[in-house]
Amino acid sequence: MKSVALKATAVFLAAAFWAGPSMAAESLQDVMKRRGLSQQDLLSAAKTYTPSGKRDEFVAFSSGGQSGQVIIYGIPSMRILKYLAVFTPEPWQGYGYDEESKEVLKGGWIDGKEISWGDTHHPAVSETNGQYDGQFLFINDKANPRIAVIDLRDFETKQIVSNPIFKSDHGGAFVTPNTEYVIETVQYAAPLENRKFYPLEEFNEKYRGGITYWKFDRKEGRIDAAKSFSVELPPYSQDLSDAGKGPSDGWSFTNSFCSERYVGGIEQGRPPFEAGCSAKDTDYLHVINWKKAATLVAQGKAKKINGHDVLMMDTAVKEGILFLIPEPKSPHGVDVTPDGKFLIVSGKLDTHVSVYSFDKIQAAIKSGKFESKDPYGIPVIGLKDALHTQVSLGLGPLHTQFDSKQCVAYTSLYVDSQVAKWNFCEGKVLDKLSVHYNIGHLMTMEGDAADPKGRYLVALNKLSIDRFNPVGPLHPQNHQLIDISNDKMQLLYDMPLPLGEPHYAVAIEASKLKPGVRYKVGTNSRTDKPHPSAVRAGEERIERNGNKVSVYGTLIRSHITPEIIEVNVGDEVTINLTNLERAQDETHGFTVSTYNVHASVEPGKTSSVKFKADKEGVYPYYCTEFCSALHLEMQGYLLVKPKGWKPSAVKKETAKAAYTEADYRASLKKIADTQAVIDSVVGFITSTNYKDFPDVVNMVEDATDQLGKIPDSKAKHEAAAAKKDWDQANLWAEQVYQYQVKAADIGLRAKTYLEQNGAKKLK
Ligand code: CUK
Ligand code: CUA
Repeated sequence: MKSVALKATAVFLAAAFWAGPSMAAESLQDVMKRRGLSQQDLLSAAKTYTPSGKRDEFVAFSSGGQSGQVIIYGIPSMRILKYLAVFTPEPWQGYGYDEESKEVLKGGWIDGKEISWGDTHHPAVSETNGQYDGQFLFINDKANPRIAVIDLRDFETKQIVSNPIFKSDHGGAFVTPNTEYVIETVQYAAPLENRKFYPLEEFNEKYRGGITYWKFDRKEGRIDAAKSFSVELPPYSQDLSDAGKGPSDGWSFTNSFCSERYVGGIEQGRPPFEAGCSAKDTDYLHVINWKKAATLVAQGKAKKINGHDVLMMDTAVKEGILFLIPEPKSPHGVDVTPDGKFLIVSGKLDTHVSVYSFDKIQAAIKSGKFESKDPYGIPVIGLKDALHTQVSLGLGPLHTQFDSKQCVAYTSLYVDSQVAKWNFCEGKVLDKLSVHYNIGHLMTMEGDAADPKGRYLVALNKLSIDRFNPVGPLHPQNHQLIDISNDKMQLLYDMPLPLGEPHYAVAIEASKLKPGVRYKVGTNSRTDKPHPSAVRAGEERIERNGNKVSVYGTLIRSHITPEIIEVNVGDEVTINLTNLERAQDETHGFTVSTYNVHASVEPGKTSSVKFKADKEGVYPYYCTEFCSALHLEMQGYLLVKPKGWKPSAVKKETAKAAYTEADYRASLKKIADTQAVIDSVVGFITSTNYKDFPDVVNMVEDATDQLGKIPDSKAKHEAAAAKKDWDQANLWAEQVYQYQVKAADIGLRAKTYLEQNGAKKLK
């Protein structure tokens, strides 16, 4: 305590010295002048600046692009909150370095092979009645067609499923209005059967696109692969999808490009892909009745391909669940309006966005009014018969998001590097704002839900060229925050995003997220079930079964139990660790030197690391999170004994007495002083309505735990002192002090919390 007080005094003195009497604080005008800031800059700053201790209104989940992760940041502060590990190992979270997360990653292996990265594109928040419910997040991997399930109760990836019939994807993840299904569509057509080769000459016959509807079991929080199905589609490079809502619920929409079915071959003197794939004036929007498709699959009308239910095109056509509509020109993306009445498609090579009317589409289907059939016999609805309106927005329109205001949409213009604000009901442009180079997706708050929240828009720009301090040829991405609460859009802030190329992002009202801060003691966080190898305090043990050694240990400030693990070279070692903490943010990390394992063990969690002790020697293990003043002492030794090693070979040297009675008396004094601090803190806490603050109640429990350990150590130091064994007496007295320090640390934190959160004094 004393040293803390001293340090604080020193800091205070140093600050006083530096500030000096002559240096008056700068005024706002001074700062503006010194930093060259305009009034407009100040206004933008005021709209984004989030003072210390204050939180954001919205939380964004951005794809992490080639990093295979998800990036989470706050809006409007644009502060990064977390890189969430999804498809790629991530050491901080122990992801890919502990056994539980390895199982999750293993779910994403393809053909028995590990895939240790992903190309994430589109995150989607789970929905209830078309509104974000904040329970789950899904994201796709374009490179190795996979979908990941993230539980927003603890922000951990719980499941990765790999697509049984695709070789790439793009149109995922998109959810149906009650998250019945998670949609994933093919990007590049290929044979659906696994490990099947057909030459490109057979492209039209043997290569296929498709759409998968992954069944989501909300209760389990997992995708149910057995109840999922796909619909076979032509080899048209299906692109993005969206699920209908409201009046269009039950239907899904998928745009496409390269319906030319061009197969490239510049090597053979043919024009390249980019020319061959954009030759026609139109491609096809796929319109699918997924509810009826699910019924057909349930009736056994699907064919098994690679063990997975696929509704073939001829069945889909015969049953009237699959239709096409022309869409100009090499389109990218399809977005259903919040009311579910219209679908908006942008043509990358056209200045127009096309607004299709779901009512008109249904009328055409009902009356059997089709303009033609595609080469696979799929009925094609005439563009004019489906169109509500077309609006010329600018060059390279891509993606569309919606405002809380009726009929108002925002579309990114890739080539023009602009955002267009427009009215999709009346078909007119309202405003345009230049953004930095080459915007891809854009995101409004809950802007793809049935009830968008308006307020802010983020432009996800591809290039950041001259925007930030240079960091070499590979530039960060640039997410630009834009205020959309007024008629005119206003650019507020540029944020460099340094982890892969985020394609899409979604933002949710922060109040909808209520993640936990601890697990029930002994939880395997990746299965959400009790961990079979969890133990409680006092149950720690090491078991040997042949050459398999299992350690059942615990972590609590500032102690790893056990402290010594002895194994023989060649043993297979599993170390299971349960974090017994209840205090918020008291994570312990765990690693063993040179064995390439790491676990992040949050309060209540049980994690295990496994390795073969294949080299004799001495390997320290330690806690990797600075968890307390004695974090550095949170350590232990793994002793890997060579073959045939015998303990008798070692001469044991007894340590010399190092402590005196005077030391012991000094320790007792220190203990008494510390106890006085604890008593005053406890006095303060119990004089308030602290029980109204669950976080404080947890801290108090935690501190009480620490204090509860004192009598045992106290009895030991007193017994040793009675025998005048001053070494033992001192060491146990020191242990009492350790428990006190940890209790005092938490107690002071609780006191500060109460003071800052307006606790009331009880009489
Ligand atoms: S895509 Cu990248 S800008 Cu994968 Cu949604 Cu359009
Ligand atoms: Cu536990 Cu550091």
